Amino acid sequence: MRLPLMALCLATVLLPGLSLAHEVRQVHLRVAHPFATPTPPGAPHGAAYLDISIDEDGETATLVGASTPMSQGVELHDMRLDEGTMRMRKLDEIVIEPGETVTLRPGGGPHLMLLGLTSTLSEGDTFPLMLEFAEREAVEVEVRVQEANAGIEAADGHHDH
Ligand SMILES: [Cu+2]
Repeated sequence: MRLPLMALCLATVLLPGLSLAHEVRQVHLRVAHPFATPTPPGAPHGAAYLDISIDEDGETATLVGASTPMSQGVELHDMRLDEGTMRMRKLDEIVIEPGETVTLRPGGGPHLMLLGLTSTLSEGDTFPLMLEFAEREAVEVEVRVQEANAGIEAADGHHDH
């Protein structure tokens, strides 16, 4: 009689977590084309890019942070032209409204800054990146290291293959 009871307790403890993890993939959120640009050996920082979409019938998502084993920290950044100079500033969050796609790309605008790289980002490498949202469970994506131009083209061509 003791064993089945224990199994039952375990099940009730584990199930809520399992169902939550399941929901993440069912919520109307899509992360596409995650990539990072290669860094020279010894470079302190790197950057990662991706698309985040929310379906029309989904709910607003707020990206509040990210993490990866490749760097000590990840910050949400924005890069803008300010009186002729490109300047980066830290963002507290990136909001994605229903029906909207937020596109992070090299060359300007929002991006994910990998601060304190633990290893060089070499072309062809892949690494995990955890995206943290205010309203939902974190989403893990696999980031591919590609040249900035190859990244955009590969990202765009991804659907055709
Ligand atoms: Cu930055």
